[in-house]
Amino acid sequence: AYTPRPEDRFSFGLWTVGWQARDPFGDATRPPLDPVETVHKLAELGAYGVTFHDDDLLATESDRAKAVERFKKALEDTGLKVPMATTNLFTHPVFKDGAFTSNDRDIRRYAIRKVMRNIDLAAELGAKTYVCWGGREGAESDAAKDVRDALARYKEAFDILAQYVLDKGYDIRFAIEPKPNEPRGDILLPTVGHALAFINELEHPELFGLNPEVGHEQMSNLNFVHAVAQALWHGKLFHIDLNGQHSTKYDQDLIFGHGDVKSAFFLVDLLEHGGYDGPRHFDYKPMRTEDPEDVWVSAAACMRTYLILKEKAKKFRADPEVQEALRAARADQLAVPTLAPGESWSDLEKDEFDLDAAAARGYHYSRLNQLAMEHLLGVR
Ligand code: 3MF
Ligand code: MG
Ligand code: MG
Ligand code: MG
Repeated sequence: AYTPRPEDRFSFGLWTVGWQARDPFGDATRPPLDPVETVHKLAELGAYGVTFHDDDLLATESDRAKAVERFKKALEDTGLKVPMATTNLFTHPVFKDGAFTSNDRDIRRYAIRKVMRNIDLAAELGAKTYVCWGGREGAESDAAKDVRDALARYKEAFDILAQYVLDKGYDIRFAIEPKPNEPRGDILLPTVGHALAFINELEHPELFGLNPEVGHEQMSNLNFVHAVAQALWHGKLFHIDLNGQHSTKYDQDLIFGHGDVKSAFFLVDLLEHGGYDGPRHFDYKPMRTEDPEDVWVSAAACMRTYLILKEKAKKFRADPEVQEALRAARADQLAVPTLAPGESWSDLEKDEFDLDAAAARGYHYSRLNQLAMEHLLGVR
């Protein structure tokens, strides 16, 4: 029942299972992984898609043309799709002060060229979403950059890229991935809310949405389920990065569900019942302790956990006691407009309202929340 199938639309970044586990304090603990092997392994495990940064394709073959050919053949052999692609604008030292918002104009121009080149490949491979995570767009000192100028350059880069996609006739939309910090001390567009506001300033806002990541919002001590719900409400949930995080420490990138499991439960409930039909994309890191075999155990765990939570969310919604508790909490009333059809503000003045009685009414959320806990804990 928890066996992933392509219809489940699970996808993984090449950089996730391929992470060699270098960290600020230690060397790699695993050898590089051939993207061709990754494609075959993911297909065997039941995934639907694979995603990549331009540079990920070069993990074991430095000739780009050869690397692309080998990757394409693996996709053909397995039927795995490429729903999304992205650019590495953070590893090379040239990006140490950012890419689109580097103070150095030559570097900004190079960064946009690097993205354009990989968008061509993304379009060729059929990707519909192009993710932009600006991990180096930021600063450690408030004296380093005028944030208003940096945002103007950020907008300029996205306007150029939107025009590029339109001129080339590509069927591609961009998804901005917010993150508050790491690797920069402070990163621009730190949260879903900041990115949503920024999109409104672009020349082609319709081509831009979000790729929120579980751990990134949780690093800001924000509620990820609320962030995703708001992105959905704006019609801007273009893609999603699923993983696990324990609160506000460094970006942990744990297996999906292996951080805040209760938030993961409500997230799956929202994705499954909230109208999101894009890929369920995992952006996690196999722990540094793991060997090359363990890597595939961890990838399988991401998908299995999602499917377990999906079943639990379904049972939660179908449970008559839950439905009763939701009614008792008046949750259904929230979907009813505050004014009736044809009413205006003046009708509010006519209401008869018993202030004390309304203030005294409880919402009975303890019971509802406990029911959710019991579904999650597997006793119902
Ligand atoms: C870093 C990330 C990134 C992005 C990736 C896709 C390396 O915290 O989450 O992973 O997801 O660059 O654009
Ligand atoms: Mg992360
Ligand atoms: Mg991340
Ligand atoms: Mg991510």
